[in-house]
Amino acid sequence: DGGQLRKDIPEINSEMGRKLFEGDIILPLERNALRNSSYRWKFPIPYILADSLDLNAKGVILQAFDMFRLKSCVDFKPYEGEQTYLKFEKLDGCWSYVGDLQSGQTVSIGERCDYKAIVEHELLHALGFYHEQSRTDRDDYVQIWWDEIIEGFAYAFDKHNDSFLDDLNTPYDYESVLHYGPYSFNINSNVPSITTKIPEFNEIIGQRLDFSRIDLLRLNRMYNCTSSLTFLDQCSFEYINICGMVQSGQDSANWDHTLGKPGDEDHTLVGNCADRGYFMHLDTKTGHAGQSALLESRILYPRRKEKCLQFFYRLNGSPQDKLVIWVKKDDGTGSVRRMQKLHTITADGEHHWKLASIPFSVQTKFRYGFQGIRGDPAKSAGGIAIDDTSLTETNCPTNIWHIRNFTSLLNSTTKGDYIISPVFYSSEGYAFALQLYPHGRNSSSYMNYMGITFHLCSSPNDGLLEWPAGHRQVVLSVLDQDPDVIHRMSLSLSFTTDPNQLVYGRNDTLQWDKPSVTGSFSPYCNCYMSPGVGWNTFLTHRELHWKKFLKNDSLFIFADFEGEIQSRSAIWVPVVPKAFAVARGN
Ligand SMILES: [Ca+2]
Ligand SMILES: [Ca+2]
Ligand SMILES: [Zn+2]
Repeated sequence: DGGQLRKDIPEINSEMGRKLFEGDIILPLERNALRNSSYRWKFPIPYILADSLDLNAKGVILQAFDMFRLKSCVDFKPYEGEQTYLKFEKLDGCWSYVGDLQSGQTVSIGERCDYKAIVEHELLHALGFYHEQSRTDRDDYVQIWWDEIIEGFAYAFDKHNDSFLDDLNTPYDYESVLHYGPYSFNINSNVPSITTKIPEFNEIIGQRLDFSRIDLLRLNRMYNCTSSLTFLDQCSFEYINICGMVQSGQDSANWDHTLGKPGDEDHTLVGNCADRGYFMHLDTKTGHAGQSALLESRILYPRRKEKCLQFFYRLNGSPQDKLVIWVKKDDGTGSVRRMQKLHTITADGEHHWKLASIPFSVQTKFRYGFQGIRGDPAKSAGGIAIDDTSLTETNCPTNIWHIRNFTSLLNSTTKGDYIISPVFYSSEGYAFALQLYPHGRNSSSYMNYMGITFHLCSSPNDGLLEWPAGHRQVVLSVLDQDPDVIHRMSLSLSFTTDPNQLVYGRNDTLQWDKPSVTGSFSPYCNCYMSPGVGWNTFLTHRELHWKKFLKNDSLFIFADFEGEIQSRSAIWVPVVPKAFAVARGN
């Protein structure tokens, strides 16, 4: 039935029979990649994506590059004959050398290694980092159960002398993406080879969501990063300076910097902190219809073309209230005043916090702004609220599945039960939907995991589209709702459609042919839905609560189904540097 499982690096590599230092590292001759700065890379790092790579691996590598660009100053560019470079190949397992060897070197992204967090893990090795559990002081934090390790693999648990390992003055990090999980190279599948001295972290070590806070601290310290490449702005409105945003004086009202109260909480802290939890609010039950208030960002200086504005909003006033998103660009004379309306949000009777994700492009200096418009004060008992805004120069997910009341969904469902998303459309016009299994599918042997499957849906576009819909990448992400976009640890999983794949159990039908051929009629979408392909190990129930995947009891899943993986993302197109292109902090 096409359900794919996720395995971690040690399991993949030990099944491949490969024995590498620490399990997935090839050492340079001199073992002090961390301390010797001649092993440090210069940016951007030239890269080659070898033809041997799976299409999905190529897409995932580009996603990982984008994470480095957002969260550090590490950058990558296509190879153009440089002496040193990273060549990504599909070899036996997931592994890397440590540090820049100055001669061109391989990173292997083998079978089942094609996950964003695994590529991040291997790239951290290439950048000069070893495993967290090999730190000199690891015995203060974890217990290694030597008798539970597969014979011949004990070397993977070696710890290193501090003469060549530098912790960059950071504490031991159970949350590191460079930490092995409890069941690494273990003999008995249910008996761990590593346990943590603080028991709560047994369920966290080996996390493969994204970089931890301390992973980023070390990376940015080692490479003296002072700013991100694709981060521009964010605000959780917790302080009265409102992140340098500006109230327009040329309109008829102002936004209020408002402290949440019970029943009217902000989005950042949702009432969890007594003296904190501010948001911006435009009262729409006072004043006159048509009055508006514009809240603008400071002037921002782009480095790339694409932008993604994300923010949470809540409309609980009159049905006529509107929230309009604007961008104001340089008019060609250096004055930022050319207005462009990006998006209008109208009240829909739902009074809870929602997420907006708005792509746009601009290459001149600009401001973005939120204009609240009072619709009908006589019919309003509330207003317009915004919180946790962010602006990044990245691709923007546009299909958002907002699942509300998630705790009661978990409590009211059992294994095999599922919910179906709305029907989404890809940019090419393919219709698709997701099924989420809060307690996993019946066929899954994994406990405490949510499962998810992707289904093509029939639509009026089908006659115009290419079938089978092969060589396209499905990317599903679960949003960590931490207000700080740099430190979000969102889960991202993807696979690429194989045009030759058959429907499970049917040797005459291609999986990615038209849903009207492969699927069955579903009353949920009033359409044909193809058989599902996805993951039994999507997200654990523990992870749901460890990170801010749930806030206001809402879960947000981003879903994309796109082709042209090579050109879609990542190719670094710097905006021509202007006089204002100075480094900005984050
Ligand atoms: Ca807030
Ligand atoms: Ca104003
Ligand atoms: Zn590793």
